[in-house]
Amino acid sequence: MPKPFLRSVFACSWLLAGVAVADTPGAAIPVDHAEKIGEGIVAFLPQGMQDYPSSLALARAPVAQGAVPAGWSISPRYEREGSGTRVTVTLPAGVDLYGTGEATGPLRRNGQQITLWNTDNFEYGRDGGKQLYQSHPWVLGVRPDGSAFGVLFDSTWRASLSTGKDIVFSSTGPAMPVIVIDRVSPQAVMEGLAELTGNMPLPPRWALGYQQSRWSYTPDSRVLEVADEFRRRQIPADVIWMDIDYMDGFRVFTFDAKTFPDPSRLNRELHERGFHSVWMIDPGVKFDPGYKVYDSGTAQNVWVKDAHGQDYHGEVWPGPVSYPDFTRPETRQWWSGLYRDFMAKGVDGVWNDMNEPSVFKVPSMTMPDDNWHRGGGELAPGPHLQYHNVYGMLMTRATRDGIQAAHPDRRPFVLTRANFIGGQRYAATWTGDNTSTWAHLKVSIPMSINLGLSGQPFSGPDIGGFSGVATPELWANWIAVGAFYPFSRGHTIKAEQQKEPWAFGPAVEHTAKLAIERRYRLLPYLYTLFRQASLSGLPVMQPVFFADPRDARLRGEEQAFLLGSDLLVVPAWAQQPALPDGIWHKVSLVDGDTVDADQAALKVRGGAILPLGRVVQNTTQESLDPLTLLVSLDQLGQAQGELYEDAGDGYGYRQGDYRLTRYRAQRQGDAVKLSVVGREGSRQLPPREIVVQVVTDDGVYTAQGPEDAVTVPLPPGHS
Ligand code: NBV
Repeated sequence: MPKPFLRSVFACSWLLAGVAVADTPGAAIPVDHAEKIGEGIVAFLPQGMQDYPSSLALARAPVAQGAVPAGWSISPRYEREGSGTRVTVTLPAGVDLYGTGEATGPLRRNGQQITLWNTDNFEYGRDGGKQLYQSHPWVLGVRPDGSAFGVLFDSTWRASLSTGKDIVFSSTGPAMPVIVIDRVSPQAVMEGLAELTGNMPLPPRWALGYQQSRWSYTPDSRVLEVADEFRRRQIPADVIWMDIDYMDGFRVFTFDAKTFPDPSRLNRELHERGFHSVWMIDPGVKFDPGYKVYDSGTAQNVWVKDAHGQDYHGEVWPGPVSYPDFTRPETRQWWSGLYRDFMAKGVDGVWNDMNEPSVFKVPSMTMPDDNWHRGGGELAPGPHLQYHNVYGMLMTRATRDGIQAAHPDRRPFVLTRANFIGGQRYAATWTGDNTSTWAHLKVSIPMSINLGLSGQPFSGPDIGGFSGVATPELWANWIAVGAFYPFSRGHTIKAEQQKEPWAFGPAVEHTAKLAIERRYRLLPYLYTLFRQASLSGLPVMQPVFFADPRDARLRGEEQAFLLGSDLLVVPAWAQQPALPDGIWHKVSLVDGDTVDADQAALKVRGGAILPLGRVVQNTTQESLDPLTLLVSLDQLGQAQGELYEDAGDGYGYRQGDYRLTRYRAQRQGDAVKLSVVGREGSRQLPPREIVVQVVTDDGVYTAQGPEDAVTVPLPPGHS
């Protein structure tokens, strides 16, 4: 029986030393007690908090595991600040900071200040881009010796987070629990964060393909034209996105009778072409008596209230709307239920936009702080100030549940704009309304890395930039890198410019085709990484310093990045990137990729084996016959790698219907011998041939044979 988090008998006296108890503003609030809640994880509770309160950030209630480890060094100091709380964490010398969620600015977060208040921030223009669509009250610190710690401020209230000499978290809410993870490496801290906040569930494999969006492809015939264009030009793609214009007057869960008269047929035709479809659903429900969704919501009293207890109305796309109060379990259940008929039309995934929540025509761009959420279940009633930052997260939780209930045998795919720490449990994310500028191409890399370092492995920006005009050169460079974001989707605002891969002329189309083909060759590796992330919480897109957390040179590198631990992506435009020491072999994945000036350089770590597939036009065609294993030997002439395979959708893998194969390559004289050193799972696969490619400084040596025994001869005397 897990022990609940109870007031500890051993109140942590060293933490209380010298702390004055008072309740005047500016006065210190003592730590009530601190307890170990995991390996290298300690939770601190402020005065007056006996038990760990229910938490939206955490996946489950923490379990007390005894005393704070001896020599524990990172701890919070609480004090009152106005009607809120200020928490300070003093930093050891020489620490580099990361995380802090979705933020513009550098990868290294030292000396930054952001506001945690989910904001519809078109072009990242508001407040200098220092408050965006999501909130992650979390900072990762990496010490000079490569050991690391992370601090989670478990509060949903509006807050500011500054990372100067100290970490200072200033919250408008009451004193909150603070959890500190202190472990041997940043990777181990990220695993700790996932132990606390949960994992991204394994997505369907199609969600790893390239995706094409626009605000909006309309009418339905245009959607099919775009799909056909991909196939005609043989540019791989998996998903087409339906933005708001498919709806009838922006009423959610409806379809425009003229432009999208038969969504089931459209989805069927997309499926026939090997495409999946994702459709937008916003939270604002048109205030429109007679409209089914509005009427059923009103009948069930689901709406957020104003300070006087009346239904609150804001204005968004459809005009006046009501907003579901997702803090109420009954509302979430009602919302989930709306997806039954919607998904029955062959919809594959759902895109939740505008869920900060965004409100037009008011300076705050959201609802009033004193709007009222009624809560229920584990959630206490409270003002919008308390629940604003989790509005989007609670919405996607209900969305995900609805999709799952509609299709119990499929893995849901939800994309959300707003979210909160822990939100990886429900949805993938994109980084909102960026611009078609080099600055936003460049900042997209540290943004996605820091989202990964905040627990969200599945993210990416609008490739090519949402607003503004992309030059051919910019779009080419963006797709060349964008093919390697965990979430890889081109999107654009409603304007004249087309931003599909072929819209910029043949040269850019060629670059795009090569870049996307590279992604498709890498799918077996990428899917294996997603599976690892779904188990361990390690990000898919990683900072270069993960290759060697002790190497101070790498700590600020934010142009290049790693996919998993084995593949380094260096954009063509990167200026003097700091790259890790050791063997990193440059590789070609498709003909012509290394001579195309805009392509990123791809380098495989010495000691790694990368599983690759053939170029296919969509992930459902993926065939690993032959499977290619790209071998990059270390100094000892060895390499290892693994490949995860399953049905690509559904939950059979939880009953063992998967295959995890571990490979080892070993130099033996003038040859490299590849062998299977481990197998897991009961999935039956036909015997297959593999192609083994050994990448060396002077070329690639190849041999083919049955999976469990291939020997690649090297030229005699090859070093
Ligand atoms: O639904 C329209 C857009 C969408 O294309 C974009 O990706 C979202 O971030 N949506 C915002 C609303 C309008 C933005 C100006």
